[in-house]
Amino acid sequence: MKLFGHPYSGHALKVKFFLAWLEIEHQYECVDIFSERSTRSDEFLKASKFSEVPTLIDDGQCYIQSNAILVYLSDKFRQFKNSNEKQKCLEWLVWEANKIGMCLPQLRANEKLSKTYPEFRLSQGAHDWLSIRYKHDVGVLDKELADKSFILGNSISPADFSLSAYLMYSDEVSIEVPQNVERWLDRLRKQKGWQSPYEMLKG
Ligand SMILES: N[C@@H](CCC(=O)N[C@@H](CS)C(=O)NCC(=O)O)C(=O)O
Repeated sequence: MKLFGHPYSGHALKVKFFLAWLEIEHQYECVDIFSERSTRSDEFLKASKFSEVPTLIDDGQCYIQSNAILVYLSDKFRQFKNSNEKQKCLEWLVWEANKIGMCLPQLRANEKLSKTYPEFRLSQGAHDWLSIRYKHDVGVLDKELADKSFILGNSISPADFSLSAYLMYSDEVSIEVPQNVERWLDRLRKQKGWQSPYEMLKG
């Protein structure tokens, strides 16, 4: 199994942390996501339909889209207790892609990357809108986590790896992380395989 990722990529962090937690041995290659797409390695370009990380190669098949990769790995390594748990997990994975994953990465890129890469700079209007969205989305998570250790209850699920990924970089962006979410992130940082994102995803 081989994973392509990059230290800045919360999308890649979801998969890397999940593999570490599952204790699955794998090869890892860091792709320069700021390079011209056509200059990336042939192996990566062939495997990655949209030339994005994360991309996973396993048994000669190529897998893309972080949340879809989490589902593939969960099925392969039997992480869903039953179909109801899988369904609940899918609901959160879709929510992540459309909610927290559609405001926090953009706010972070604006603060962390836009000096070097102006294409990540947000207009004031876009920034304000995404900030309002973040506050709402993180509020939803905080409410959910008020009376449980993990998003589906008392045990960790693939959805936790997805929902937490960009929040693990929250010190790089001027946002507030509410209490229940912060406690949940600490719980995740205590899981096996955890290292800081930059350590986990370094080349
Ligand atoms: N929806 C995708 C998003 C993947 C994505 O946007 N990857 C970024 C890094 S976070 C990337 O590879 N960017 C490089 C590029 O687009 O050339 C997922 O969930 O995996």
